[in-house]
Amino acid sequence: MLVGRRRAVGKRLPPEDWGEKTGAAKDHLRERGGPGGRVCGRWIADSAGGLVAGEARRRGSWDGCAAVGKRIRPMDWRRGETRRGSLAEAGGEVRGRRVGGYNRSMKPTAKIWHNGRLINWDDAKIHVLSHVTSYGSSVFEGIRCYVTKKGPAIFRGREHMRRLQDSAKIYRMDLKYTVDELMAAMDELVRVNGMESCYFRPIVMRGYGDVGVLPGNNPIETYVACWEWGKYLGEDALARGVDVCVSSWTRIAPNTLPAMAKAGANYMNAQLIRMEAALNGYAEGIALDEAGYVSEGSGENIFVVRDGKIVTPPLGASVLPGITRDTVMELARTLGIPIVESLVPREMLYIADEVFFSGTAAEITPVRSVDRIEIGSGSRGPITEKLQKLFFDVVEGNVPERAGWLTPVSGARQPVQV
Ligand code: PPE
Repeated sequence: MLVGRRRAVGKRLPPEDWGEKTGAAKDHLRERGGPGGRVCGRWIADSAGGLVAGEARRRGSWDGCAAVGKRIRPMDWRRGETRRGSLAEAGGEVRGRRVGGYNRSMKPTAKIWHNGRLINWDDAKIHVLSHVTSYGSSVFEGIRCYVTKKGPAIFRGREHMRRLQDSAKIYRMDLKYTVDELMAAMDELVRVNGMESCYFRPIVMRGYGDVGVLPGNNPIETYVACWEWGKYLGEDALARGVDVCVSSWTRIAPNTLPAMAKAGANYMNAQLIRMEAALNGYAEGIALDEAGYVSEGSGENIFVVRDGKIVTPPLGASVLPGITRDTVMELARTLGIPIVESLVPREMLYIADEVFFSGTAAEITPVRSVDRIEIGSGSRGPITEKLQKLFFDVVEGNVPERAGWLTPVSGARQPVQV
């Protein structure tokens, strides 16, 4: 901790004032920076990872500087490890030990689907010189299967597989499988792997053959894997919301990489956003588009609520056409909540009553602060809660009118009837 503290405040604060008993330091900081004071501002920016998430919030955004005088504890994702600014410590491995609220533990299943047949998990390997490894030539999907009263059911699988076909088409990749065949692959995987709920990862890639950017003799390989995946942005994210930042990285611009394709290469940009956010102690980063308007999170679409109306950035703001985004728009209409697609200036985030993310992995996750500015009451807002509740009712099969969004898995393990 000391390393971080000294780095953050050292220029203005003699180290001897900055011991474990921080009273002196606290006064010192208070003197120098009221709300908006540079010391505080700098501290918060530099040491966000060291602040207890709620600390700055409870004290009001900039007044969060009062919190720095307290003994600053590392956030949960670091599980008490000291901070040296390494990515591994921000959410991966600390000296070989797994840490992090971000769900990283993937439990292998028995089988993975490859080009129409099932192979063992451990055999799903590719050659290091496959086209995809050098050039990022893959398109993929993320799809969830939920537990419902009628057994496991895949949520909007057809729409996801259609987007996979769209992504492949944009990149001139000849995906040989129809939506029905890909749906059958998921069905089969749930059964053979004995899953109740799971996350599917279909991947279409250019494989091993020629070397060179221009794909030549490189076969198109199609895989579908599945595993159990818990909460994307941490366990209490869905109820309490997450603290996020606006990224210094811009989202891929039109005419660079097409945002409507869910391509592996796009996630190099997403990684920069996500890594920067994690290192600074945020659960996620929001990227602005090339023009400076809000685009989306590294792995989620974003929604802003103000005065009872919902706004989400349009596809022209370099966003992925999220299936959950579409679900949210449909559900909002069902609930009679006005919703529009419109450009969102960055500052709209700060003055919103509510902000939330949507995505297959993130589901509907409230955002409670952006750049340490508290959003609304600083917890899940009422519209977010309503949509979340309806969303979970829908995916769990409790809303008959939306049953069409769920494809029950044939012959899967049925829940015990009581
Ligand atoms: N934007 C991006 C950039 C994105 O990656 C996703 C999904 C979305 C929006 C939401 O799309 P949809 O899932 O169709 O509602 N991100 C997937 C992968 C995340 C990952 O870390 O891997 C996901 O949520 O499955």
